[in-house]
Amino acid sequence: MKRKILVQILTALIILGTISGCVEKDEIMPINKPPTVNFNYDVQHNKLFDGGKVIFNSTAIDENNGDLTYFWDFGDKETSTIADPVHEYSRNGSYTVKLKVNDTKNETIKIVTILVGNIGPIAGFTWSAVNLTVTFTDASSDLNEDDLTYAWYFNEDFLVDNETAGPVVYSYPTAGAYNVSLTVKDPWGLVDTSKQMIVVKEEITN
Ligand SMILES: [Ca+2]
Ligand SMILES: [Ca+2]
Repeated sequence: MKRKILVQILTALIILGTISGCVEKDEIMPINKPPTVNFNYDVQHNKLFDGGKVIFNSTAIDENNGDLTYFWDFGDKETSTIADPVHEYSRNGSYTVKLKVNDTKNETIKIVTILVGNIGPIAGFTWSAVNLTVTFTDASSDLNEDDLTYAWYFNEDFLVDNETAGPVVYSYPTAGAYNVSLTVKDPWGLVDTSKQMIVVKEEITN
């Protein structure tokens, strides 16, 4: 019995010791804050060619003056561990660049999507019909925000060129299903086409 009480007292003392130890530890150890991370970049490219060089400059500040290490993921399966790398992309594209900065205890990640060179447009459109008259509205996009040219085909071989996005209105001679397409082109010659089969009906009046 005496032994059991002794064990209980010892256990209680150990727990108390551990708790007070933790409190002391927290008071003594300064809280490590993760670094503040940012970067800027300069894309050196000619839109007519594929790929380009990008000069990256990082800014990382750590309040606790931790030893900082850098890890770049350029989004094209290439990486670097230097603070201010210069990276050569072999293809044009939209890349998600991640910079991880570690102060040996905490890590901060900065993610930026960058554009290298010219990226082709994506064609798209919506339509709405009133009887045989259809209004087509452009929904195309270009990541470079290039001005696009438009070519609407209201019924396969019937072409209407448009320099602007529209909306364009076309009245079909008869009810039926029609293959409509929109081809968009950016100033660098990249094109995309969106196709839809639409069905127009005549309103039935009694
Ligand atoms: Ca820190
Ligand atoms: Ca473009």
